[in-house]
Amino acid sequence: SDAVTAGAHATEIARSGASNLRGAAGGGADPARVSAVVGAALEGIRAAIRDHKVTYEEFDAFKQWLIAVSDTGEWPLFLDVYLEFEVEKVAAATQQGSIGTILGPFWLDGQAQLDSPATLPMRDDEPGTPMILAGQVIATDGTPLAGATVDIWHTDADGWYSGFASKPPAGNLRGVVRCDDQGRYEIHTRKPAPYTIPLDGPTGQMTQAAGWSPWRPAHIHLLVSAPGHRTLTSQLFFTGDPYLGNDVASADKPELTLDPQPTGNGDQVRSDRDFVLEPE
Ligand code: MBD
Ligand code: FE
Repeated sequence: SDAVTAGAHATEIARSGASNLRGAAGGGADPARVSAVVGAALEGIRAAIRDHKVTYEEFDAFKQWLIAVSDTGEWPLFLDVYLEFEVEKVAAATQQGSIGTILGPFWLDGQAQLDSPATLPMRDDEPGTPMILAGQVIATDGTPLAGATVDIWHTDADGWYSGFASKPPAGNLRGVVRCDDQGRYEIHTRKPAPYTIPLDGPTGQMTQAAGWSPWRPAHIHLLVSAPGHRTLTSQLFFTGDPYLGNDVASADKPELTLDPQPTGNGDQVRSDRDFVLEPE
């Protein structure tokens, strides 16, 4: 199934550490911290069992569900949908500059390197509204950041990510765009579509069993980097999206909403967005 294929790939990437941009905790952690954090997490689950009088049937179903998350490779999906936004809030508390949000499970290394103005790799008949995203990368003191890059990835107009679904070809609608000597970038792409997490895997099945929406509003993922500056992990959303404020991954923020306007060139639209990076 698509859930198993996407999950296996996301697990492989997470295991390799390629998507771990912030460094792993690893061994040698302070026992007091392990005890505090792991203890609090376990106590949260114990409290749920006590408060809701969880039965053996439910405990067994929980075990089977956890095993299914492993079997389908959905740990990255589950963790990024249901927990990453809290980790991001902790990290954001010490970050200056533009507001960001979560990375999610679908970033890929080694995508097309493009110079601005750039058109993302796409099919000849790529569906969706042509869209330009443009702006400037500056430092918190206002200095334009020559050498900045904008790593961008998003779904196609049908809601599929290349590399994780069978339909889009490898590298589709992904790229690392090098800004000009004033930190300016201009990216030509297609407007993405709202996204539903896979419904045939355990994360989606749990979501639907609880009666929660499995949808994410349409979004564009970005990693904005410049030498000597803290990388900004962000996403951009769209005004009027029916899933804004009801994101299954709790990652949408009002500050991250675009309102693309017609350029007059066919049905093309454009949004401008600057990014402010904090010196390291
Ligand atoms: C996504 O596309 C995504 O961005 C996140 C964070 C989780 C699941 C799917
Ligand atoms: Fe996404």
